[in-house]
Amino acid sequence: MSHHTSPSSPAPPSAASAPRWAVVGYVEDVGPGRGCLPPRTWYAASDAASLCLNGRWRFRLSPTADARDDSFAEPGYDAGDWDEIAVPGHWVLQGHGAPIYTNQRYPFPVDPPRVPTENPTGDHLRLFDLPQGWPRDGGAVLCFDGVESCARVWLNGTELGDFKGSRLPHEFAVGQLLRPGGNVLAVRVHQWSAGSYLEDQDQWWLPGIFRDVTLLHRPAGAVRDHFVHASYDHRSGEGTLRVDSDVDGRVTVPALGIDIATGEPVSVPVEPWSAEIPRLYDGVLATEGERVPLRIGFRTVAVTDGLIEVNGRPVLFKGVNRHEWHPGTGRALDPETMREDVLLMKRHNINAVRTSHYPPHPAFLDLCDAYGLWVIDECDLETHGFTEQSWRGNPVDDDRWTPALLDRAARMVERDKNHPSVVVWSLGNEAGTGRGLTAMAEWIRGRDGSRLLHYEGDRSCRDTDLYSRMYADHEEVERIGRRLDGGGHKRRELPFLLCEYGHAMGNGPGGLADYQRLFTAYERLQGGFVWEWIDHGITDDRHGFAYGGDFGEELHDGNFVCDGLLFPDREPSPGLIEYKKVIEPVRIEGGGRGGTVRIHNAHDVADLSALAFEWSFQADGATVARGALPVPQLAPGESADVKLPEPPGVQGAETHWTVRAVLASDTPWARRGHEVAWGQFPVAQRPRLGFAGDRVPRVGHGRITLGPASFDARTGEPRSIGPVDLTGLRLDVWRAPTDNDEGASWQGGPRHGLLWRALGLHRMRHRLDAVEAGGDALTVRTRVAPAAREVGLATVYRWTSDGERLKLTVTVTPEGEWTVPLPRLGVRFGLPGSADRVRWYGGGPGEAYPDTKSASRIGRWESTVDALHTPYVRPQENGARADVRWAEIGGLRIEGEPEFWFTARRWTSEELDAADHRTDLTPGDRVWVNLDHGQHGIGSQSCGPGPLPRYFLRAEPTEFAFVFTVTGAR
Ligand code: IPT
Repeated sequence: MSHHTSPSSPAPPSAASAPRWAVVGYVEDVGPGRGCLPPRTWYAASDAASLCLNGRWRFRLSPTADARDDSFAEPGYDAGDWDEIAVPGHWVLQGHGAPIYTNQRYPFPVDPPRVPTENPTGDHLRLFDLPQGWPRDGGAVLCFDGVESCARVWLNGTELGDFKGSRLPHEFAVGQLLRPGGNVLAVRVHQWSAGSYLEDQDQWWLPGIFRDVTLLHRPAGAVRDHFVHASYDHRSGEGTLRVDSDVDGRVTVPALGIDIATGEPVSVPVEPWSAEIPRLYDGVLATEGERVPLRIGFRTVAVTDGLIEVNGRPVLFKGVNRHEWHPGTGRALDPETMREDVLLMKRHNINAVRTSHYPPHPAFLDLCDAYGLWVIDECDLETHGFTEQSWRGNPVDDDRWTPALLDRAARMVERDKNHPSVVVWSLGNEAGTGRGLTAMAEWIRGRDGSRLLHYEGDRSCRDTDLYSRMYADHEEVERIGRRLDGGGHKRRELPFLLCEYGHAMGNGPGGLADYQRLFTAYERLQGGFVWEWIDHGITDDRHGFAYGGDFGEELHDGNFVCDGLLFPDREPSPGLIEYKKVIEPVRIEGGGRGGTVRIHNAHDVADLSALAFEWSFQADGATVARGALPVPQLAPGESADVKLPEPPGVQGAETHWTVRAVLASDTPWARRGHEVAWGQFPVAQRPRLGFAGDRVPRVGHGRITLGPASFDARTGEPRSIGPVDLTGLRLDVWRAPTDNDEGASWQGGPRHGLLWRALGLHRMRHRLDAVEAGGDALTVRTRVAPAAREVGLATVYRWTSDGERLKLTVTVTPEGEWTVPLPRLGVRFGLPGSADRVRWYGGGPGEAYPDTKSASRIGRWESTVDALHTPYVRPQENGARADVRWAEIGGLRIEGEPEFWFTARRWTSEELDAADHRTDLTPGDRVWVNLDHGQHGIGSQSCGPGPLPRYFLRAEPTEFAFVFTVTGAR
């Protein structure tokens, strides 16, 4: 029998033909949900009983929202054949379905508020007993800290309600439903809902109960909600405290001798809270039913004369955008991971976090209070995918959605209002403009006038206290700094910050130091937040770390999800090391006349008492003397010229002063001796390499010998230097394009990675024009050029020797019209794979490129070949060491004139270029060495400006030289 109905015989009306969505109407309802308690403040623990419901839950996945009835919620339901799942967690990371990564595109048709029929739905079941001694009086609430994206909840067979707002807390009153014996908690979670339209952040779509589930006792007479108002008057040095609560009680702060009633203000002398000196006072709010711990930080945030001030001082944000990420558990973060983030930030001089693009786990903000970080707390709101249709139908400009937007604003503000670290509320990210945003702003201002408002998406700044932009280039930022950027009357008066800049995708970001110079030079520029903190790679055997597309998604945005300063496993990438140096809170500048060093205290608040200063003196990179450097207790913003000791008498060597600022004693975030800042400056210059190449090349048996080297007589290619075999030495201009070389489709300006490939720089051919063994040199003339093009590089290799040593002088003369810069310019050759240890004198210890080399310090360094490689999640050019005077590898010592960029790896640039994941790279039988005279800058064009012109490697007539010596060592 057929179930088909022909158009001519319409099916009779029946229940089965009612619109499907009516069955699960709450999923597509634009409202925030039903049955939840009003939002309130979050706090770690009071003396009220609580029961953590995290752990193993029973789990069953269905393909659609309405595939099953709700009988599973009934007590006595047998879920014996269900799977188990960890809560908190995402089911797609636990073997059920798969994650999807899209940047701004919705992974479903845009037809708000409708969602696809295919709507993975996870039923979660948890049986629990109340612990011994669970109080019989009062009530209880069931608290969900985060569920993506829509949940419906039952306790003991009674439906409590449903909610949306994935990264926001939702509570239900459950006291009357609890049973002393077994309780059944049932939660149905839908991956897609109307709420998904408001949660189009650039990240993985990861459904599940991904934050804690807790049962909290609410004793009779307990606080429902409280609001700590703790301000600081920098003129009087007094803090004013008032704690509002819906239940009368007393507030005590023993260290301040405070004992007041709720609602009553008191002013006393206090130490203020700041990110640099996060002074917290422990207190208690005691009501008849509960004693709630308070951690009070006194501080006042304001825009005064166009500047963001905290406690009367302007602040400079040295920030990062932090998504919550763990490579195994996604956005389900354990407390240790949160702490690690904070420790890593503090250790790298970061002083601010934007919680992109949703309120984080609430415990993260406790850590920010305690360790000291300024926080922009951002609401869980992004409707970015509407750009694909010119913002038509954008929910933030459609009154039907306003209740949901207001609900989100309230849930963030109420939850987080008692954190001193939160100084700015952000309405959301990339949601266009509209009345809904204004409604949110008005509500927030009415509820909490003590913080500033941020939203980047509206250039008129109608709802905000700050002018904020993302990825503006240096030139524009400078114009804004000079107040020449125009804009409406309101915007012109506002302070400026870059809520996103320095796109840390792959190798880079370049240009951070140039931004920092602007931030320092113009008071209106109050800093920025690098995009972003951590790569969202997912641990997986096949790929190492997986990114978009690795799960067979039909739409995805590839490795754009890996754009952090940390690799997914929280190993710092070179970008973080660079950022740490660029934003150091003490500037140490040398070259001062009369043997002085200039110390500038760049803190906003702290003097230098937490730091100890040390000088050291290097001869050819080796430290020959060191000592303590007494530095006066400079106030923030002050500088002093400090006398250095007499330099040790060293002859015939290149010499440097290095001055370091380290922690004078242990802090909660790092040990005594931890380096905070450093400066280095040259004293005596590097002597020129003396070299008199007087040996005459000898030709015979198909070979040419010159000093320690042997060449192929036909090609002029070196085969060996002493006992060391060489392969394929020749000019090299190609690098495996970085994400920043490739650029993003929407970026203006040339995308060099694409232009290089179009020109054919990855397939340069080497034409041999002459091999001339005569006089005191072997000269090899070539022309290096890509097929189909007129451009080329006339390249001459001139080899000379003094008997012991071998010198290569390379002359490059561009021919034709070069309209693009070169990726790199130097020579490359292969060494036997036994080469392993590397020593060098030059920039280190880490990777550096022309616009990412602030953290590269001149010294003597050692590594293995493997450790030189930076394991970007998508492999690309990496690992160069800057300003190298000499390097030793595989039995050779290579000196450069001038200094060079040194790179060595166990695969070729072509293999690196072809690799998509870490696991695609396998060591070959050679170590490939690049000695580069030049490297093109890195920039930030994967989502921002390319390198500044001063970091371009232009094709122009060039000469550079290397001297090779056999060391014998391997
Ligand atoms: C900007 C987004 O705000 C952020 O979430 C992220 O996607 C970032 O870019 C790039 O990684 S939006 C950008 C299109 C300007």
